[in-house]
Amino acid sequence: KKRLILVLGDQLSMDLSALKEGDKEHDVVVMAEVGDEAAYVKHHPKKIAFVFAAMRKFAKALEADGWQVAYKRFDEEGSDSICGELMRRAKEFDAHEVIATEPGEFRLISALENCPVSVHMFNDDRFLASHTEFQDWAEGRKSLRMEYFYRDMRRKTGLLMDGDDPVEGKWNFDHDNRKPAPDDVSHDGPLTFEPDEDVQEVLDLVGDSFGSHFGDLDGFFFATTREQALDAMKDFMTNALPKFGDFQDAMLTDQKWLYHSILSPYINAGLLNPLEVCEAAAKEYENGNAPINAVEGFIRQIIGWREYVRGIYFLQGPDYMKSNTLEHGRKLPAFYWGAETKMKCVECAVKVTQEEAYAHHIQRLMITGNFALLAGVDPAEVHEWYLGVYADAYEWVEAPNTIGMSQFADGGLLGSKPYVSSGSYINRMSDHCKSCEYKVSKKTGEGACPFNLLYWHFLDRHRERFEKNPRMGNMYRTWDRMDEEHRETVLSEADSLLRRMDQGGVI
Ligand code: FAD
Ligand code: DLZ
Repeated sequence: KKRLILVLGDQLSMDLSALKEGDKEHDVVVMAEVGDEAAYVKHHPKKIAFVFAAMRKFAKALEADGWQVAYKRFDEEGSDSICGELMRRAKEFDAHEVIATEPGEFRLISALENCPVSVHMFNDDRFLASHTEFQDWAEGRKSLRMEYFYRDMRRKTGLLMDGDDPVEGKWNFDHDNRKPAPDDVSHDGPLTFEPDEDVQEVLDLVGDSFGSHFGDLDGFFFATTREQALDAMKDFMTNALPKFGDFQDAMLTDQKWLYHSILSPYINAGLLNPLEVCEAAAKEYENGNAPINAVEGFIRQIIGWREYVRGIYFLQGPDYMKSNTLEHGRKLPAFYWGAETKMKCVECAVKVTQEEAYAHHIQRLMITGNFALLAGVDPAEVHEWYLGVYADAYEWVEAPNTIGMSQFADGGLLGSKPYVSSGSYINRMSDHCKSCEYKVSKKTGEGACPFNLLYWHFLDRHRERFEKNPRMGNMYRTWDRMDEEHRETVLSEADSLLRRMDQGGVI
């Protein structure tokens, strides 16, 4: 009897568990470009183009490998949902069972569980830690510190290990990875790929169908096959990894990429396996081509943070996305969608997002995330924005980073204190303040940096929650030492800034 094998747009791996369970002789692989996935949030056009183009090329690779593939293009007749497509194909091929790899989003898991055709879901074994392993690790712990989980993943993979000990005697070299922005950058950014005819066809389709979504389509350069993604990975290892650590937290107005890998879209879509990426990085260290702080830092992001946030997502369940511990309810300001702002750092982070469906971690965390948190934006709105605008965004990885790490909406599951900063952090780590209309050195009055005003506003309005936090006591002591008149001026200027912003004024 024929079975259907579902392959989703972020499951483009030949060794996917559903494919391993399948049988080339009899089973039919189902892939579908559907409205429900492409538009349930307003995905950036470049993200949709990347997913569709990579799906089409993966379908071809499957056929070349001997699989029968039933593929629905977005503009072909069919259903608008994954379940609808499965039902249609089940009828067409007289199939009674679907084999799937568990999707990375509760919404879709539930759609498959409730689909009239029977769907058998297998674990997604492209991750190092299964749900059970993470649950076992988390059970009974008072706090779920990523660092301890990460050490277990180092032991499990043997990456950067010297027997039972970490190489060079330390698990974490983050201390060396906080250098401010360099004067010049010796790396041109990721390897780029000129759209071929097939990619151009997708770009035309996406331009016609999703042109109203936030984000530019021109300048599309993403890898859309595993071979290209492997080339991009090798290029990163040789040209950027050695300096990845040093400038990991830096930001520069005229440098979109610095020494970041831009590999997350490929890893998350399945074109690259996370372990192979880490093994390639470890080899650069072993060969003496990249220093330990770079390689350890890079590997920690993948086997540490990436695995850990997935664990948190599945541990917390679907209600996690509704978390709003700080009871923030402001609407997301229009400048997140490209409207004018005088804040250079925010303008830069949004601009690269609009142009490339990308921004690096510190821009996401300490610029757009920091501003939303300080201003008290509804975390659900922030979550929807991040899920839509980045080419690497899928809920399992985006939500814990946004709801948890960035917005503290889960009450601090991921970090012991909120990631907030005033303008001085941004000034230290970037060159933005030099060309900003605001003055980072000004705390109040005409031209005062909004991050300065809102930082104290945030601490003041959440005093009850945070003043006893041992990592935040210093901040409250600094605030309390300021004279009362100054504190009142800060708070009232912050209030009027927020009011102007809410009324659509340019800030
Ligand atoms: P690099 O800086 O080169 O890092 C190497 C790799 O490490 C990345 O490719 C990625 O696979 C992994 N990584 C690094 N940090 C994280 C992290 N915190 N969580 C998970 N993986 C990590 N990452 C996503 O993949 N998808 C998202 O939707 C996403 N949303 C985010 C939202 C917010 C608010 C924040 C603060 C971070 C988010 N991140 C997300 C994490 C991180 O910003 C991106 O993984 C990174 O910027 C991707 O760019 P890169 O490939 O150049 O990363
Ligand atoms: C992100 C995305 C988009 C834009 N479109 C599709 C699609 O048309 N078909 C599909 O199978 N997958 C798509 N995806 C990826 C899914 O949204 C993703 O599998 C789920 O969000 C679970 O991570």
